[in-house]
Amino acid sequence: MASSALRARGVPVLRHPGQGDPEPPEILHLDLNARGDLFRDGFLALENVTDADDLATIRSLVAPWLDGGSHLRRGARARDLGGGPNAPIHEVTNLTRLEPRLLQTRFFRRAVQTTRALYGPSARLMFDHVISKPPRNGKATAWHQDCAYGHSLTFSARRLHWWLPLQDAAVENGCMQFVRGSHSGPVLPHRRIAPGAHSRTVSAPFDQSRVVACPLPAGGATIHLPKTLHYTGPNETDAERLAWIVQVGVRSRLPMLL
Ligand SMILES: O=C(O)CCC(=O)C(=O)O
Repeated sequence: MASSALRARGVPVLRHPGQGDPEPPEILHLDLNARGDLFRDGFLALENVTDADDLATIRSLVAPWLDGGSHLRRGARARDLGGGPNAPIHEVTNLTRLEPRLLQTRFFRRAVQTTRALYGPSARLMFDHVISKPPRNGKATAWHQDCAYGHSLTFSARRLHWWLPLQDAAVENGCMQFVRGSHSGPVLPHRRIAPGAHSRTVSAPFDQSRVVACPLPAGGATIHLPKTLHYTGPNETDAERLAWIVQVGVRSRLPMLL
């Protein structure tokens, strides 16, 4: 979907010049409008963050680790986020520790440098994970705020969460959806989606009229803030939906105020 069509749907979007650029810069220039959108809405859609070659490289580096994970090590973990055997959402955490070549990809370098341009030179990788939704997986990633997952997240307010789909992302295969402005409210109560499950879901009501879906062509990404309420729907297509998520920020000793 073109930027103009996204804007018409109310998605704040920034289009990077992309492959036509003779020397694409490491930093995506988030101009004042884009920064305004990000901090007003709590998220931003970016087009042309990276190119097809880089996506293919990322896919080839990620794919070998998505087979169940008995060989994972160095803090990388495989788990299911779906909460039940018949509704899989496969996740592998901290993949960059196993596959450091991911740190050299164009997307990763841009995510880090762009976050540094916004939050200062000490911004660094905090966490990364890969999430696979198999064809017709039948399960959404529940509405949640990332902050609800851990104390450490509330101690790094200067943090951007980059969500890179490794193919086109649409509502039908589970693109990101956000609640506009939810980052400026409190961290809402959450509960586990099922007894013993890792995944959490918000348990307080929220304003459904503020939900914005962000379909993106491959090469685009979204960024959101740690308190922004978000969700991805079930994958209703015949192809896998794969995303690599990279959280970059500055650790602080003060709890999040905003
Ligand atoms: O990719 C997904 O399905 C969900 C991603 C997400 O919610 C997150 O990274 O916080």
